[in-house]
Amino acid sequence: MNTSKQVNAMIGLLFIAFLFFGGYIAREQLRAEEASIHQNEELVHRGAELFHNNCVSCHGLVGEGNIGPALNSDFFRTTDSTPDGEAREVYTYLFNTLSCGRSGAYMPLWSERFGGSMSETQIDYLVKLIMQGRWDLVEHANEEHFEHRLDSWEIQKADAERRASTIPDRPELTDYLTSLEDSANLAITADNCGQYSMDTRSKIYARTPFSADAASVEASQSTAESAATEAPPGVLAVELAKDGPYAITAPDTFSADGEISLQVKNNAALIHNLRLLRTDISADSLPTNDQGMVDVESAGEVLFASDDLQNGGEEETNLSLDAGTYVLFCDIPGHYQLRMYKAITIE
Ligand code: HEC
Ligand SMILES: [Cu+2]
Repeated sequence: MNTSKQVNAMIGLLFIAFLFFGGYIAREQLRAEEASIHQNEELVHRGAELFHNNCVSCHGLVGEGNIGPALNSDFFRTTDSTPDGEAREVYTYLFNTLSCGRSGAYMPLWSERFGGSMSETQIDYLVKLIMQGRWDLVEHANEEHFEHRLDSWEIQKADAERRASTIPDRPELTDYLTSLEDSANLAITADNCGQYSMDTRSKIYARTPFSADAASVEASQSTAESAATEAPPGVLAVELAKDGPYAITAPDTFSADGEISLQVKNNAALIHNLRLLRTDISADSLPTNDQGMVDVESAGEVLFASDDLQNGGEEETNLSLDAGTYVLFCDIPGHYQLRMYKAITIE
């Protein structure tokens, strides 16, 4: 063997070794990635089970909202391309909300650290679920639980038939929702652990997580504007939760020649209502009581109070209003603090 052949052989061997190691490293990376995907799936699965057992009654089976606001919102979603800092902010916001509950609202506190029923690890699973939007897993958990309930109902039914006593109601797949009338299950959370900040909330809701969705938000805002300008004279249209979960959309000033037809609509699964208050106090500093509601006695005079409106619920009324300043607000506990108010001037 001459030297150049030896060199060639060496280079060939090195090349093979290189290929081998390169392939090995790539495969290891793939394996690690698969393992972490698998592990994440497992944790989110636990989150879904927890969500099914503790949260669907108020937030809906796919996070669509009920007594509590929708959680399947894009504002809480992050992807691989979300900047780290932003993802951490969303995480902290959700983690603190779950840990501490919301004072002045029906959202319970959950962290064992503050007297709740969940460990921080469990809260972490729930936050992962919400941020990844894996509502399919919650739905799946419900189907499984439903089958179990159906099985035990079959047994009870057979038993009741044998003893000729009344047969219990067959369970329904949708048995999980709580209503505001279920007051036994509902308690306003008193002062929480104080980790909730209004500024963080506004920041989270100012996120534009997916550009395609941002475009559709803009589109819906511009249709809202054109709808407002198209309203026939004398009709004051008030939209609840249209431009944000706690937004009241109405014109800043409204010219009324005598009678006004006030129309209010709730656009969200979360229940809202509308109060029209005659007051000289500015909209953001109305006095509140310990229930997290506006203290209407000392705030001014309520000229209109709607029913509690369900999703899509509408109400209409005729009013004659003097020129002056008014405040529109929602009187569901805690919603005023979430800035569910709007000043309006009647000319
Ligand atoms: C008894 C009803 C109820 C239950 C049960 C409940 N929530 Fe809530 N939740 C609410 C209400 C009401 C709010 C809105 C509070 C407010 O006004 O800010 C809320 C708010 C939230 C928010 C903040 C949403 C936002 O827009 O900022 C998150 C996140 C949340 N809940 C998650 C959960 C999770 C997870 C569970 C289960 C572990 C749960 N909730 C159980 C009623 C409930
Ligand atoms: Cu409200």
